[in-house]
Amino acid sequence: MKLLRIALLSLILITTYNCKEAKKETNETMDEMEETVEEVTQEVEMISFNMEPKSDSGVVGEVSFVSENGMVSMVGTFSGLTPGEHAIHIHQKADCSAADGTSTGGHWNPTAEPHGKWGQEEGFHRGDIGNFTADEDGNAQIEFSTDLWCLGCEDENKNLIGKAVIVHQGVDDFTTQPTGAAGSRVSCTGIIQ
Ligand SMILES: [Cu+2]
Repeated sequence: MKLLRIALLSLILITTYNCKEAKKETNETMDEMEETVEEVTQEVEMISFNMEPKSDSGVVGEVSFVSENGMVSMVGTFSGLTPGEHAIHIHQKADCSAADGTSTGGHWNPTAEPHGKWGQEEGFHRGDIGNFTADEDGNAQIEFSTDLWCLGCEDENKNLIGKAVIVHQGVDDFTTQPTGAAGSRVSCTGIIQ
């Protein structure tokens, strides 16, 4: 799959380049080419970010989002964590400027539902990714995918762009409102296109 993604991304670049070259020619050709570019970019889009440590934690990492066929897949890799479980959420604002990460606001909850476990009947925040486990060395990987997110689409109940990823020191209890009592914010990135 990775190879295919790379191939498609290359195609986008090549097509865009060709469009620039052809700009001096007819507008008709240009329109046709723009349509082609749009079709390809809708199929696969990938953005990735470095996580920055917050609350004097030293927790770093990388998180990437791939949008493909109506699904968004997230892959996160972290190090510098304390061993054991940690919460990870999407928060409201792509602003990691505060030393404790609170500049990102609360959980991203565009549908105004209670905080909880992803997919539960009583409702859940669209940023309620949940918990993951760091090994004895403080390293962790998490994969998550859903059709309730998009990258830059019109639907603000789905659009991740402009939001933030937050990793917490503590565990999400899926019960405490509206935070899950997950403790301090130890790593942060804005999701910016
Ligand atoms: Cu959070």
